[in-house]
Amino acid sequence: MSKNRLAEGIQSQALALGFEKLALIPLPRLNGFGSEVDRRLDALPEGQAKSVDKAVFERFAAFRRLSEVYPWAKTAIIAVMNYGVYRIPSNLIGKIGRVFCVDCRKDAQSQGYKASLALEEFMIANGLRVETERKYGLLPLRWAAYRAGLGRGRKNNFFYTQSGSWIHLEAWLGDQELELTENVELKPCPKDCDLCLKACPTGALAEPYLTRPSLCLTFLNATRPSDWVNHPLAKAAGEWIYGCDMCQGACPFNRNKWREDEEFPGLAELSQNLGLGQIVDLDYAWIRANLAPKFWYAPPENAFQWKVNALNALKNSWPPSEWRLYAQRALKDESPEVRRMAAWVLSLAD
Ligand code: B12
Ligand code: SF4
Ligand code: SF4
Repeated sequence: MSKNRLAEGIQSQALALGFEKLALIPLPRLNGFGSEVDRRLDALPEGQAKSVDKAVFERFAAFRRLSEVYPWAKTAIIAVMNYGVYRIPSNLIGKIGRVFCVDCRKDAQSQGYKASLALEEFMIANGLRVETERKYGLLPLRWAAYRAGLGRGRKNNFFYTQSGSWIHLEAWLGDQELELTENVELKPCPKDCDLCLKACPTGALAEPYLTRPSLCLTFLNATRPSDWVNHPLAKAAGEWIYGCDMCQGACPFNRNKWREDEEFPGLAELSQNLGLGQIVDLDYAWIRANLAPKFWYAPPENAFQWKVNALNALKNSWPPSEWRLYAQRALKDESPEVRRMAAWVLSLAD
């Protein structure tokens, strides 16, 4: 098969499997990511927060030297899946980031995961050696999607297509030099618009096109357990307990882009146990069995993270009369972190 026909075949297979878009771009065209990151880091004031930002970016240092880490790889294959099609139960909205409610990266029941496996099989069957990493990606996905012309990066640092920013990106490296890119005509952000920067409750959008991980709620409430006791951002975390959608929700380019046409497997059932108060009372075995596999940034050993975040959210959003009993019960929780948090929120209510 000619290279052009192979590239077109992969693209049409992706569309048939439900991906919104797919592009293929020679790997050297992704050079330049490292200097984009350095430029962003250089602009940040020195301090503890900057060292956290640096550490997060360094975790993905391999993104800067793809040709060295994968000497056999010639092409990046980038696919876009629009996840803005699922019904999100109302009690999760504003508390759990939408992307995590419908996360297909590890969920074998999800249509996105099945499509990803099927596309990979198709590429292998057509003679391409490919490699991917489904959890965090093995290359800088937004940068690759931008370089391949699949859409536009906006000031909130999100990548947008015609479907807005409610899109999941994934990529493979391939061992043949293939190219099929696009030229997307999406209007840029209006010059004077800063709605997303203003909407970010923690100041994580330090400047347009830069998210500071150290200040981003997703980093603080999902990727690790935070000790909220006297934390300077405890109040700003509001009702969010896992992720945050404020900078996407504020953007006019996302208006009317979420369709709610489909049910995501298991989400409606799970949501019945995820009221903020209910979370504080949850059984740890249930959290480990039901929440850890789906919301996998919080592994079973961090099950207490759910209760600590829920107590913080209750303190921020409900009158004490409505959460006091939950916090009092939590004083006897088996986890010391939860007991400490409960004592703190109760001390604020008195
Ligand atoms: C580490 C990481 C995080 C960290 C750090 C975020 C950060 N500042 O990078 C934390 C935990 C904070 C995080 C949070 C979230 N993340 Co995250 N994260 C990643 C990860 C694994 C690496 C990102 C990275 O390399 N960052 C380094 C910075 C410097 O690069 P970058 O963010 O990609 O930014 C580049 C683009 O903006 C690009 N660019 C795009 N267009 C243009 C245009 C021009 C002109 C230029 C110059 C540059 C440019 O330039 C930047 C630098 O090269 C990627 C997956 C991956 N493999 O890429 C997902 C990813 C970026 N995350 C994603 C998501 C959904 C989230 C959350 C929304 C989850 C949530 N709802 O709670 C939040 C949102 C935060 C935000 N406002 O961005 C999606 C974004 C999808 C999209 N539509 O953009 C990704 C792509 C995962 C995926 N598979 O789809 N994330
Ligand atoms: S996800 Fe939330 S905390 Fe993170 S940058 Fe966006 S608005 Fe700010
Ligand atoms: S809110 Fe305004 S500045 Fe922010 S990404 Fe959307 S259009 Fe751009």
